[in-house]
Amino acid sequence: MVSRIYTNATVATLSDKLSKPYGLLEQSAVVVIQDRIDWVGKSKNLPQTYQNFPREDLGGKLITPALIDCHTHLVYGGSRAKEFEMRLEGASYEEIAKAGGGILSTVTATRNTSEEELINSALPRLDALLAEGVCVVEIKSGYGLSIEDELKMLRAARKLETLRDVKIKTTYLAAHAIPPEYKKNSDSYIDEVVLPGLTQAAEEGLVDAVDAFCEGIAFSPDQVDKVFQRATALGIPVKLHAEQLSNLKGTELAARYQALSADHLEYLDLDGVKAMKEAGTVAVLLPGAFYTLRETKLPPIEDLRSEGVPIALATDCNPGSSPIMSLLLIMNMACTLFRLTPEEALNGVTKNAAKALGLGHEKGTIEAGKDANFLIWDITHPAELAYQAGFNPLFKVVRGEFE
Ligand code: DI6
Ligand code: FE
Repeated sequence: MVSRIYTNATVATLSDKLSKPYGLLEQSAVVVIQDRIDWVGKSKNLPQTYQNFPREDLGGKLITPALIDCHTHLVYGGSRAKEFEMRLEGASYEEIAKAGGGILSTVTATRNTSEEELINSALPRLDALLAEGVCVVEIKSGYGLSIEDELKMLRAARKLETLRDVKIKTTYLAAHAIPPEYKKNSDSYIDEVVLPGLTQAAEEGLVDAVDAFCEGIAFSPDQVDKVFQRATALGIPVKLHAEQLSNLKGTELAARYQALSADHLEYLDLDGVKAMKEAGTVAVLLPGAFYTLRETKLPPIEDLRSEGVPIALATDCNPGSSPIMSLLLIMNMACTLFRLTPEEALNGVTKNAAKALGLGHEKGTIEAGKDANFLIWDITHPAELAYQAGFNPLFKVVRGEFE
Protein backbone atom coordinates (compact mmCIF):
# COMPACT_ATOMS: atom_id res chain seq x y z
CA MET A 1 0.00 0.00 0.00
CA VAL A 2 1.44 3.35 -1.03
CA SER A 3 1.13 5.90 1.71
CA ARG A 4 2.77 9.02 3.08
CA ILE A 5 2.46 11.59 5.84
CA TYR A 6 3.22 15.23 5.10
CA THR A 7 4.12 16.65 8.51
CA ASN A 8 5.05 20.02 9.96
CA ALA A 9 2.81 21.84 7.47
CA THR A 10 0.43 24.76 7.57
CA VAL A 11 -2.67 23.47 5.79
CA ALA A 12 -5.24 25.70 4.09
CA THR A 13 -7.89 22.97 4.09
CA LEU A 14 -10.65 25.32 2.81
CA SER A 15 -12.99 22.95 4.63
CA ASP A 16 -16.43 24.34 5.46
CA LYS A 17 -16.29 22.35 8.69
CA LEU A 18 -13.51 24.51 10.16
CA SER A 19 -14.47 28.00 11.24
CA LYS A 20 -11.01 29.61 10.87
CA PRO A 21 -10.29 31.62 7.69
CA TYR A 22 -9.00 29.29 4.94
CA GLY A 23 -9.86 26.38 7.28
CA LEU A 24 -6.26 26.91 8.35
CA LEU A 25 -4.47 24.29 10.43
CA GLU A 26 -0.97 25.04 11.73
CA GLN A 27 1.64 22.45 12.80
CA SER A 28 -0.43 19.91 11.02
CA ALA A 29 -0.19 16.78 8.93
CA VAL A 30 -1.88 15.33 5.87
CA VAL A 31 -1.98 11.54 5.50
CA VAL A 32 -2.28 10.11 2.00
CA ILE A 33 -3.12 6.50 1.15
CA GLN A 34 -2.95 5.57 -2.52
CA ASP A 35 -4.64 8.45 -4.34
CA ARG A 36 -6.87 9.65 -1.47
CA ILE A 37 -6.41 11.92 1.53
CA ASP A 38 -7.03 9.71 4.56
CA TRP A 39 -6.56 12.13 7.46
CA VAL A 40 -5.86 15.82 8.10
CA GLY A 41 -5.26 17.42 11.47
CA LYS A 42 -2.86 18.74 14.07
CA SER A 43 0.36 16.69 14.10
CA LYS A 44 0.00 16.06 17.81
CA ASN A 45 -3.32 14.31 17.18
CA LEU A 46 -1.97 11.97 14.49
CA PRO A 47 -3.60 8.58 15.09
CA GLN A 48 -1.34 5.73 16.13
CA THR A 49 -2.32 3.65 13.08
CA TYR A 50 -0.32 5.94 10.79
CA GLN A 51 2.83 6.00 12.92
CA ASN A 52 4.85 3.74 10.59
CA PHE A 53 3.98 5.54 7.33
CA PRO A 54 6.86 7.26 5.51
CA ARG A 55 7.08 10.95 6.41
CA GLU A 56 8.00 14.12 4.63
CA ASP A 57 8.77 17.07 6.92
CA LEU A 58 7.63 20.28 5.22
CA GLY A 59 9.36 22.65 7.64
CA GLY A 60 6.25 24.83 8.04
CA LYS A 61 5.50 25.17 4.33
CA LEU A 62 1.93 25.79 3.17
CA ILE A 63 -0.36 23.13 1.70
CA THR A 64 -3.36 24.14 -0.42
CA PRO A 65 -5.63 22.16 -2.71
CA ALA A 66 -4.39 21.96 -6.31
CA LEU A 67 -5.49 24.88 -8.51
CA ILE A 68 -8.28 24.43 -11.05
CA ASP A 69 -8.76 26.67 -14.09
CA CYS A 70 -12.50 26.20 -14.73
CA HIS A 71 -12.93 28.43 -17.84
CA THR A 72 -10.42 28.56 -20.69
CA HIS A 73 -10.30 28.73 -24.47
CA LEU A 74 -6.76 27.32 -24.40
CA VAL A 75 -6.90 25.55 -27.79
CA TYR A 76 -6.95 27.90 -30.79
CA GLY A 77 -5.06 28.79 -33.95
CA GLY A 78 -3.18 32.01 -34.68
CA SER A 79 -2.62 35.06 -32.53
CA ARG A 80 -4.46 38.34 -32.01
CA ALA A 81 -1.53 40.61 -31.26
CA LYS A 82 -2.64 42.83 -34.19
CA GLU A 83 -6.10 43.25 -32.72
CA PHE A 84 -4.43 44.26 -29.49
CA GLU A 85 -2.70 47.02 -31.43
CA MET A 86 -6.03 48.09 -33.02
CA ARG A 87 -7.67 48.36 -29.67
CA LEU A 88 -4.84 50.56 -28.49
CA GLU A 89 -5.51 52.76 -31.49
CA GLY A 90 -9.10 53.22 -30.26
CA ALA A 91 -11.30 50.45 -31.72
CA SER A 92 -13.70 48.79 -29.24
CA TYR A 93 -14.07 45.01 -28.80
CA GLU A 94 -17.54 45.12 -30.37
CA GLU A 95 -16.37 47.26 -33.33
CA ILE A 96 -13.56 44.82 -34.03
CA ALA A 97 -16.02 41.89 -33.85
CA LYS A 98 -18.43 43.62 -36.29
CA ALA A 99 -15.60 44.27 -38.74
CA GLY A 100 -14.95 40.52 -39.00
CA GLY A 101 -12.01 40.60 -36.62
CA GLY A 102 -12.06 39.42 -33.07
CA ILE A 103 -13.35 35.93 -32.52
CA LEU A 104 -13.81 35.38 -36.28
CA SER A 105 -10.15 35.96 -37.08
CA THR A 106 -9.33 33.19 -34.61
CA VAL A 107 -11.98 31.04 -36.29
CA THR A 108 -10.25 31.41 -39.67
CA ALA A 109 -6.88 30.60 -38.13
CA THR A 110 -8.28 27.62 -36.18
CA ARG A 111 -9.96 26.18 -39.28
CA ASN A 112 -6.62 26.40 -41.07
CA THR A 113 -4.73 24.64 -38.27
CA SER A 114 -4.44 20.85 -37.99
CA GLU A 115 -5.30 18.97 -34.81
CA GLU A 116 -1.62 18.30 -34.25
CA GLU A 117 -0.66 21.96 -34.63
CA LEU A 118 -3.48 22.97 -32.30
CA ILE A 119 -2.04 20.63 -29.70
CA ASN A 120 1.50 21.93 -30.21
CA SER A 121 0.48 25.55 -29.91
CA ALA A 122 -1.66 24.88 -26.81
CA LEU A 123 1.09 23.02 -24.93
CA PRO A 124 3.20 26.05 -23.92
CA ARG A 125 0.08 27.80 -22.66
CA LEU A 126 -0.91 24.69 -20.73
CA ASP A 127 2.61 24.38 -19.33
CA ALA A 128 2.42 27.97 -18.05
CA LEU A 129 -0.73 27.06 -16.10
CA LEU A 130 0.75 23.81 -14.79
CA ALA A 131 3.89 25.59 -13.58
CA GLU A 132 1.72 27.38 -11.02
CA GLY A 133 0.11 24.20 -9.72
CA VAL A 134 -2.97 24.00 -11.93
CA CYS A 135 -4.03 20.34 -12.09
CA VAL A 136 -7.45 20.57 -13.78
CA VAL A 137 -8.16 22.70 -16.84
CA GLU A 138 -11.48 23.19 -18.57
CA ILE A 139 -11.06 23.81 -22.32
CA LYS A 140 -13.80 25.00 -24.66
CA SER A 141 -14.26 24.56 -28.37
CA GLY A 142 -15.83 27.54 -30.15
CA TYR A 143 -13.29 28.66 -32.72
CA GLY A 144 -14.15 25.96 -35.29
CA LEU A 145 -17.84 26.77 -35.85
CA SER A 146 -18.26 23.84 -38.21
CA ILE A 147 -18.94 20.32 -37.01
CA GLU A 148 -15.60 19.08 -38.23
CA ASP A 149 -13.58 21.95 -36.76
CA GLU A 150 -15.40 21.96 -33.42
CA LEU A 151 -14.70 18.23 -33.05
CA LYS A 152 -11.08 18.84 -34.06
CA MET A 153 -10.74 21.35 -31.21
CA LEU A 154 -12.30 18.97 -28.68
CA ARG A 155 -10.05 16.11 -29.76
CA ALA A 156 -7.00 18.35 -29.47
CA ALA A 157 -8.09 19.40 -25.97
CA ARG A 158 -8.60 15.80 -24.89
CA LYS A 159 -5.22 14.79 -26.32
CA LEU A 160 -3.48 17.28 -24.02
CA GLU A 161 -4.44 15.06 -21.09
CA THR A 162 -2.33 12.26 -22.53
CA LEU A 163 0.71 14.53 -22.92
CA ARG A 164 0.80 16.17 -19.49
CA ASP A 165 -0.07 15.41 -15.87
CA VAL A 166 -3.41 17.21 -15.96
CA LYS A 167 -7.12 16.47 -15.95
CA ILE A 168 -8.90 18.13 -18.88
CA LYS A 169 -12.65 18.83 -18.94
CA THR A 170 -13.94 19.64 -22.41
CA THR A 171 -16.81 22.00 -23.13
CA TYR A 172 -18.70 22.23 -26.41
CA LEU A 173 -19.05 25.93 -27.33
CA ALA A 174 -20.10 25.92 -30.99
CA ALA A 175 -22.60 28.67 -30.03
CA HIS A 176 -19.71 31.07 -29.46
CA ALA A 177 -19.95 33.22 -32.60
CA ILE A 178 -21.86 33.24 -35.88
CA PRO A 179 -19.58 32.01 -38.67
CA PRO A 180 -19.39 34.12 -41.89
CA GLU A 181 -21.31 31.51 -43.94
CA TYR A 182 -24.33 31.93 -41.61
CA LYS A 183 -23.92 35.67 -41.06
CA LYS A 184 -27.56 36.62 -41.69
CA ASN A 185 -28.97 33.32 -40.53
CA SER A 186 -27.89 32.41 -37.06
CA ASP A 187 -31.00 30.23 -36.50
CA SER A 188 -29.88 27.97 -39.34
CA TYR A 189 -26.40 27.86 -37.83
CA ILE A 190 -27.94 26.54 -34.59
CA ASP A 191 -30.06 23.95 -36.44
CA GLU A 192 -27.50 22.82 -39.02
CA VAL A 193 -24.24 22.99 -37.08
CA VAL A 194 -24.55 23.55 -33.33
CA LEU A 195 -27.19 20.91 -32.60
CA PRO A 196 -26.03 18.08 -34.88
CA GLY A 197 -22.41 18.83 -33.94
CA LEU A 198 -23.31 18.46 -30.28
CA THR A 199 -24.98 15.12 -30.85
CA GLN A 200 -21.96 13.90 -32.81
CA ALA A 201 -19.42 15.17 -30.30
CA ALA A 202 -21.40 13.56 -27.48
CA GLU A 203 -21.50 10.25 -29.36
CA GLU A 204 -17.71 10.39 -29.62
CA GLY A 205 -17.52 11.03 -25.87
CA LEU A 206 -15.85 14.41 -26.34
CA VAL A 207 -18.20 16.59 -24.28
CA ASP A 208 -18.22 17.11 -20.51
CA ALA A 209 -20.39 20.26 -20.65
CA VAL A 210 -22.16 22.58 -23.09
CA ASP A 211 -21.63 26.35 -23.14
CA ALA A 212 -22.88 29.26 -25.27
CA PHE A 213 -22.19 32.99 -25.59
CA CYS A 214 -25.46 34.76 -24.82
CA GLU A 215 -24.92 38.32 -26.02
CA GLY A 216 -26.05 40.90 -28.60
CA ILE A 217 -23.00 40.10 -30.78
CA ALA A 218 -23.58 36.35 -30.41
CA PHE A 219 -26.71 34.30 -29.54
CA SER A 220 -30.11 35.24 -28.09
CA PRO A 221 -31.59 33.55 -25.01
CA ASP A 222 -34.06 31.71 -27.29
CA GLN A 223 -31.23 30.29 -29.36
CA VAL A 224 -29.29 29.31 -26.25
CA ASP A 225 -32.44 27.66 -24.90
CA LYS A 226 -32.51 25.39 -27.95
CA VAL A 227 -28.91 24.37 -27.39
CA PHE A 228 -29.54 23.70 -23.71
CA GLN A 229 -32.56 21.56 -24.56
CA ARG A 230 -30.38 19.34 -26.72
CA ALA A 231 -27.68 19.19 -24.03
CA THR A 232 -30.27 18.18 -21.45
CA ALA A 233 -31.69 15.51 -23.76
CA LEU A 234 -28.16 14.11 -24.06
CA GLY A 235 -27.66 14.24 -20.28
CA ILE A 236 -24.84 16.82 -20.47
CA PRO A 237 -24.62 19.69 -17.96
CA VAL A 238 -24.64 23.29 -19.18
CA LYS A 239 -22.89 26.57 -18.37
CA LEU A 240 -23.12 29.99 -19.99
CA HIS A 241 -21.13 33.08 -20.96
CA ALA A 242 -23.72 35.46 -19.56
CA GLU A 243 -24.11 39.17 -18.88
CA GLN A 244 -20.58 39.99 -20.10
CA LEU A 245 -21.31 43.08 -22.21
CA SER A 246 -25.02 43.61 -21.48
CA ASN A 247 -27.88 42.00 -19.53
CA LEU A 248 -29.97 39.61 -21.63
CA LYS A 249 -31.07 37.62 -18.56
CA GLY A 250 -28.95 34.71 -19.73
CA THR A 251 -28.13 33.78 -16.16
CA GLU A 252 -31.79 33.18 -15.34
CA LEU A 253 -32.07 30.97 -18.40
CA ALA A 254 -28.94 29.05 -17.34
CA ALA A 255 -30.33 28.67 -13.81
CA ARG A 256 -33.52 27.12 -15.21
CA TYR A 257 -31.26 24.35 -16.55
CA GLN A 258 -29.43 24.01 -13.20
CA ALA A 259 -26.29 25.23 -14.95
CA LEU A 260 -22.98 24.28 -13.37
CA SER A 261 -21.88 27.90 -13.74
CA ALA A 262 -22.67 31.27 -15.26
CA ASP A 263 -19.53 33.09 -16.31
CA HIS A 264 -18.35 36.74 -16.69
CA LEU A 265 -21.47 38.38 -15.08
CA GLU A 266 -20.42 42.04 -15.05
CA TYR A 267 -23.98 43.08 -16.01
CA LEU A 268 -25.74 40.54 -13.76
CA ASP A 269 -28.64 41.92 -11.68
CA LEU A 270 -30.12 40.81 -8.36
CA ASP A 271 -32.79 38.64 -10.01
CA GLY A 272 -30.02 36.75 -11.76
CA VAL A 273 -28.06 36.37 -8.53
CA LYS A 274 -31.14 34.96 -6.77
CA ALA A 275 -31.79 32.54 -9.63
CA MET A 276 -28.20 31.28 -9.35
CA LYS A 277 -28.52 30.74 -5.62
CA GLU A 278 -31.73 28.81 -6.10
CA ALA A 279 -30.22 26.60 -8.81
CA GLY A 280 -26.84 26.04 -7.11
CA THR A 281 -25.09 27.66 -10.07
CA VAL A 282 -21.51 28.86 -9.46
CA ALA A 283 -20.55 32.43 -10.45
CA VAL A 284 -17.33 32.25 -12.46
CA LEU A 285 -15.69 35.67 -12.52
CA LEU A 286 -13.06 36.42 -15.15
CA PRO A 287 -11.02 39.43 -14.08
CA GLY A 288 -8.57 38.86 -16.96
CA ALA A 289 -11.26 39.75 -19.52
CA PHE A 290 -12.42 42.68 -17.37
CA TYR A 291 -8.83 43.92 -17.27
CA THR A 292 -8.03 43.33 -20.95
CA LEU A 293 -11.23 44.99 -22.20
CA ARG A 294 -10.81 47.80 -19.67
CA GLU A 295 -14.35 47.11 -18.51
CA THR A 296 -15.57 49.46 -15.82
CA LYS A 297 -18.80 47.74 -14.77
CA LEU A 298 -17.99 45.52 -11.82
CA PRO A 299 -19.77 42.20 -11.31
CA PRO A 300 -22.25 42.40 -8.38
CA ILE A 301 -19.86 40.96 -5.79
CA GLU A 302 -21.83 42.21 -2.78
CA ASP A 303 -25.05 40.62 -4.03
CA LEU A 304 -23.27 37.33 -4.79
CA ARG A 305 -21.81 37.37 -1.28
CA SER A 306 -25.00 38.26 0.52
CA GLU A 307 -27.03 35.65 -1.38
CA GLY A 308 -24.32 33.06 -0.76
CA VAL A 309 -23.56 32.22 -4.41
CA PRO A 310 -20.17 30.43 -4.64
CA ILE A 311 -17.64 32.52 -6.57
CA ALA A 312 -15.02 30.85 -8.78
CA LEU A 313 -12.23 32.54 -10.74
CA ALA A 314 -10.63 31.47 -14.01
CA THR A 315 -8.17 32.77 -16.57
CA ASP A 316 -10.63 32.74 -19.52
CA CYS A 317 -7.35 32.17 -21.38
CA ASN A 318 -8.16 33.14 -24.99
CA PRO A 319 -6.44 35.07 -27.75
CA GLY A 320 -8.77 38.08 -27.66
CA SER A 321 -10.25 39.17 -24.37
CA SER A 322 -7.91 37.42 -21.94
CA PRO A 323 -4.49 36.39 -23.28
CA ILE A 324 -3.47 35.36 -19.78
CA MET A 325 -1.96 32.08 -18.63
CA SER A 326 -1.49 32.74 -14.93
CA LEU A 327 -4.12 31.75 -12.41
CA LEU A 328 -2.05 33.36 -9.64
CA LEU A 329 -2.21 36.67 -11.50
CA ILE A 330 -5.99 36.21 -11.83
CA MET A 331 -6.21 35.83 -8.03
CA ASN A 332 -4.31 39.09 -7.64
CA MET A 333 -6.55 40.83 -10.20
CA ALA A 334 -9.70 39.55 -8.48
CA CYS A 335 -8.54 41.13 -5.22
CA THR A 336 -7.28 44.39 -6.72
CA LEU A 337 -9.98 44.93 -9.37
CA PHE A 338 -13.02 43.22 -7.80
CA ARG A 339 -12.08 43.63 -4.11
CA LEU A 340 -12.36 39.93 -3.40
CA THR A 341 -10.55 38.88 -0.25
CA PRO A 342 -7.47 36.67 -0.69
CA GLU A 343 -9.48 33.89 0.95
CA GLU A 344 -12.29 34.29 -1.60
CA ALA A 345 -9.66 34.29 -4.35
CA LEU A 346 -8.15 31.00 -3.14
CA ASN A 347 -11.59 29.42 -2.75
CA GLY A 348 -12.29 30.67 -6.27
CA VAL A 349 -9.47 28.72 -7.91
CA THR A 350 -9.91 25.55 -5.83
CA LYS A 351 -13.12 24.63 -4.01
CA ASN A 352 -15.55 26.71 -6.07
CA ALA A 353 -13.75 26.02 -9.36
CA ALA A 354 -14.18 22.30 -8.60
CA LYS A 355 -17.92 22.89 -8.07
CA ALA A 356 -18.10 24.80 -11.35
CA LEU A 357 -16.82 21.67 -13.11
CA GLY A 358 -19.01 19.25 -11.18
CA LEU A 359 -15.94 17.94 -9.32
CA GLY A 360 -16.80 19.25 -5.86
CA HIS A 361 -17.08 15.77 -4.36
CA GLU A 362 -13.50 14.79 -5.25
CA LYS A 363 -11.43 17.98 -5.51
CA GLY A 364 -10.97 21.50 -4.19
CA THR A 365 -10.38 21.00 -0.44
CA ILE A 366 -7.94 19.16 1.81
CA GLU A 367 -10.29 16.75 3.55
CA ALA A 368 -10.38 13.02 4.20
CA GLY A 369 -11.82 11.23 1.19
CA LYS A 370 -10.79 13.86 -1.37
CA ASP A 371 -8.23 13.21 -4.11
CA ALA A 372 -4.64 13.36 -2.88
CA ASN A 373 -3.91 16.18 -5.27
CA PHE A 374 -2.51 19.20 -3.50
CA LEU A 375 0.25 21.79 -3.60
CA ILE A 376 3.14 22.57 -1.30
CA TRP A 377 4.12 26.25 -1.41
CA ASP A 378 7.25 27.86 -0.10
CA ILE A 379 5.28 30.47 1.86
CA THR A 380 3.73 30.47 5.30
CA HIS A 381 0.37 32.19 4.79
CA PRO A 382 -2.20 31.69 1.99
CA ALA A 383 -2.83 35.45 1.56
CA GLU A 384 0.61 35.60 -0.10
CA LEU A 385 -0.76 33.76 -3.14
CA ALA A 386 -3.05 36.62 -4.15
CA TYR A 387 -0.92 39.40 -2.71
CA GLN A 388 2.10 39.09 -4.99
CA ALA A 389 2.07 39.24 -8.80
CA GLY A 390 4.69 37.76 -11.12
CA PHE A 391 5.98 35.50 -8.36
CA ASN A 392 5.50 31.74 -8.21
CA PRO A 393 6.31 30.16 -4.84
CA LEU A 394 5.19 26.65 -5.86
CA PHE A 395 7.46 24.07 -4.22
CA LYS A 396 5.86 20.79 -5.22
CA VAL A 397 2.74 19.19 -6.67
CA VAL A 398 1.46 16.07 -4.86
CA ARG A 399 -0.67 13.68 -6.88
CA GLY A 400 -1.07 10.58 -4.83
CA GLU A 401 1.69 8.77 -6.65
CA PHE A 402 4.98 8.64 -4.89
CA GLU A 403 8.36 8.62 -6.46
N1 DI6 B 1 -16.31 36.00 -24.19
C1 DI6 B 1 -15.01 36.23 -24.11
O1 DI6 B 1 -14.50 37.01 -23.37
C2 DI6 B 1 -14.33 35.31 -25.02
N2 DI6 B 1 -15.40 34.59 -25.57
C3 DI6 B 1 -16.51 35.02 -25.07
O2 DI6 B 1 -17.59 34.54 -25.35
C4 DI6 B 1 -13.60 36.06 -26.08
C5 DI6 B 1 -13.09 35.19 -27.14
C6 DI6 B 1 -12.28 35.93 -28.15
O3 DI6 B 1 -12.28 37.17 -28.21
O4 DI6 B 1 -11.61 35.21 -28.91
FE1 FE C 1 -14.76 32.72 -22.16
